[in-house]
Amino acid sequence: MTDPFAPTPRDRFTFGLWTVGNPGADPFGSRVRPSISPVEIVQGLAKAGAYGVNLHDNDLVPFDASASERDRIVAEFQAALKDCGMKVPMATTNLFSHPVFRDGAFTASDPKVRAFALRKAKHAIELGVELGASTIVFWGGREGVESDAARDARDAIRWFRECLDYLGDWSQAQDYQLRFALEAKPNEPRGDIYLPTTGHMLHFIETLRNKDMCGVNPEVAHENMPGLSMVHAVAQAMEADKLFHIDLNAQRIGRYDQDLRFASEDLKGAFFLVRLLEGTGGYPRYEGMRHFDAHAYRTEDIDGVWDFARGCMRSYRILAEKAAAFDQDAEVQEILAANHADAEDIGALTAAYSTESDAALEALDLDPDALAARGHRYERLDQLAMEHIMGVRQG
Ligand code: GCO
Ligand code: MN
Ligand code: MN
Repeated sequence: MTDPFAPTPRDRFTFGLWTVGNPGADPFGSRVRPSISPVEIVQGLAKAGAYGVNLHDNDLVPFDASASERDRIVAEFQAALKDCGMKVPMATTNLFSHPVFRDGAFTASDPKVRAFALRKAKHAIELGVELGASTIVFWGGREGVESDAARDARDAIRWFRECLDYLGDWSQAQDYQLRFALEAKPNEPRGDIYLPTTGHMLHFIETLRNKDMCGVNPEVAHENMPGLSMVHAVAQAMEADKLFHIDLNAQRIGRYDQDLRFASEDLKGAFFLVRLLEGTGGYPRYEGMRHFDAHAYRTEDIDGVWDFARGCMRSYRILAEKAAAFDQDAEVQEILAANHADAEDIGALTAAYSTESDAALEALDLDPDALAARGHRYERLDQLAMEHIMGVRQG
């Protein structure tokens, strides 16, 4: 029997080298799995039906590799990509592992550390371009503080901006056709990270010199850690044409960054997120990569890692099918239509001010008590969503 949910490259699923390659170390214990080499990861992901693989510079090329080692590693990796028909749509820079970044990278107080970070980011972008990447992610894991005695947050934000402006100008001078995707996270590994949510990032982008080439890379876990809505963060980014990339995983509110298998927690949140990305409820579909930034439980061996990777993709596809069924459901459509009905075209009236619309607004016969008396049937609507998710509602 063929599996209707088997992923194919057409689904544009990608994983980071660091995700399936995660050896299961945590702050309380060492690694539990052997490393899977980048070449093996490419082969394994291709077999599982992924479209591509993304990487930090140091996932592929060790921090202290010589120039000739670098070139050998990159050539071997490129050969594996070619053999497997796999792409590298996104690349990023590890600006957090080396102790040099203990006080930040672009926002470190020491200007020499900022210079080192900027130069490392340039080299990581060059690597990404060599591998064919068109999106560069910036995740400022160390860009924060434990104590605000360390520096004025306004300086940090300015230095962050200066580095991104520099990199944008430099990459345009090289004629690279790149888009930068900024990823927010509220905390971990720093006590407080600057620009902690996608909303903060969206505003920050408007202050950048190369703002057209900059967008966001929202992550489920990072919005859910402080209890925010990933669906709303992504919708705001889409509405601003700024959803350049996405990090899919799962997370329980208030915990450390769990990076769990996609949709394995908050199934309803995952359902509405997939519905948004697939566009079944309205607006165009998100055409970018569906990137999984997650890793297998520490309990798993290598077989479990591939179970994890297949699970992420399967759950996405299953939810995409359920989202389409929900939006085609006649009862769903009826409840939505009743709530959105606008027989007198009042939406046009409130959309923009003019002397005429204002006069018409004032003349409207609006009875707040009659309007307030109405129930919206969202209990039924949500139960329909739940029944689609739970698999008991067909069509
Ligand atoms: C995390 C982040 C990272 C970034 C990655 C790419 O919380 O560890 O989500 O996984 O996404 O470094 O920039
Ligand atoms: Mn991430
Ligand atoms: Mn994360």
